[in-house]
Amino acid sequence: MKKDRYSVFSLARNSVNYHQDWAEAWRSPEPAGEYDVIVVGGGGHGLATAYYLATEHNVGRVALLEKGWIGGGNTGRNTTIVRSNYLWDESAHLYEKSLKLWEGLSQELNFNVMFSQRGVMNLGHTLQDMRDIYRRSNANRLNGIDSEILLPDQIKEIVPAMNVSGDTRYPVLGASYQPRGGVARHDAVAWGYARAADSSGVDIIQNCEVTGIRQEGGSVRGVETNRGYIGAKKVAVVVAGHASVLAEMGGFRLPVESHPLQALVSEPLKPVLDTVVMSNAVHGYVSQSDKGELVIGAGIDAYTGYGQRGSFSIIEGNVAAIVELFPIFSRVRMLRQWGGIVDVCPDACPIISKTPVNGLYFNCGWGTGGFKATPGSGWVFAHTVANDEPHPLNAAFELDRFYSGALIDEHGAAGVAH
Ligand code: FAD
Ligand code: PYC
Repeated sequence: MKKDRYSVFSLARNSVNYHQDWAEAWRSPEPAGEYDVIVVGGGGHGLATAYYLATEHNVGRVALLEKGWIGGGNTGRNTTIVRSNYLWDESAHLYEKSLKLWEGLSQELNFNVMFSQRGVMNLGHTLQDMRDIYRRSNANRLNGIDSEILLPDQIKEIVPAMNVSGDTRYPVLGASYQPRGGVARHDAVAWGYARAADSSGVDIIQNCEVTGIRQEGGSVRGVETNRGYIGAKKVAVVVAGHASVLAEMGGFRLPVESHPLQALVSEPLKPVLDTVVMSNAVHGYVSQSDKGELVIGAGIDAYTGYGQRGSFSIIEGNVAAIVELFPIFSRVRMLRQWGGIVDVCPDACPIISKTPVNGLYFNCGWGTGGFKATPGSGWVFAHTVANDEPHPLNAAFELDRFYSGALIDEHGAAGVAH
């Protein structure tokens, strides 16, 4: 019966009966009174954490609580760029683990996440940009990560629509290029992990907002929610832009600031761009979706806040930068704009960590760049929660680095300014 839920026959049947009897892809159970592990936050990271807890660790009953609908946060709002070209060994290894998981993810989840390795290009516009590009590209290659340096005529071959003439305010001097980078379908990532986690026994509970974290003697006991109290031996919090709100419930503070980050898409065009182009210096990046829309973004809005909007000045500068790089897009109309809230750490690196409360774990601070990390983040966080200690891949990303001073500065690799 379960197998038939996703079979060709069920697709054919549902195409003629207007989906009336289409089985839900995951259950919607009422919360039980107690779980072994509660994951808070139903974005890609939380869903991946729940999936790997259920499939790779023997932790007992797992529930995932989401205040809205799964994937409705940054997972469904991001521009889906995936790459692993970070400067320092710690981050390069973590993001590369994630990229390797992306490469097998559709097979692993038996769900097409439309991972498209169309290459990611990071442009340099000044001599200093180019020095940084050479440094990072060399560091990547030393870590076994694919990276090439492109000069303007090589860029032009891959992206004929780009103006590399040198006759611009920010001339294109070169680029780093990661051929294995690319994009994926964000909703599919949430749905794929949700479906697979549900099949592995995870209770996915939507419309369930955590409003308090109950503790006793320094250890977590459970969570208060808008649907009542739910007990738990361990609580794993993965709420992106709301991490400091949940930390306050836990009784401690996090070194994160929450900022809006905007994106916009154009009307659909015929295929014109089959790679991802990013420029940190001019504050613009662009790719073309499978539907033909240009997917465009910039750096964060400088102020802090929880409004998922952002200000017009960012869009204005962003569009100006894109049109300077691609004069061919000057008459393209924009269809829609939105914002998400990203929580940014001082070193532009995530926190994947135990906390001062026993049994309470946080995964946050991914800033503008956590989508690419979704599988790897879930994988190492599940390990951390299950074993009560970090995996070697996330040991450097514990909270204690803000006391020891062992920061990992990845502002240069962040791709968008923040
Ligand atoms: P989310 O998907 O935001 O999930 C967190 C969930 O927690 C939400 O669904 C929220 O409703 C839930 N939640 C919050 N509070 C509670 C509560 N009290 N109780 C229960 N649930 C709660 N990264 C890249 O790598 N590449 C990109 O191209 C890229 N582009 C971006 C573009 C934009 C415009 C934005 C906003 C972000 C972008 N990012 C990108 C960053 C990326 O989107 C995030 O780092 C990543 O999606 C975070 O995933 P998550 O699962 O932690 O967060
Ligand atoms: O981290 O690659 C990235 C990114 C691109 C756009 C937003 N974040």
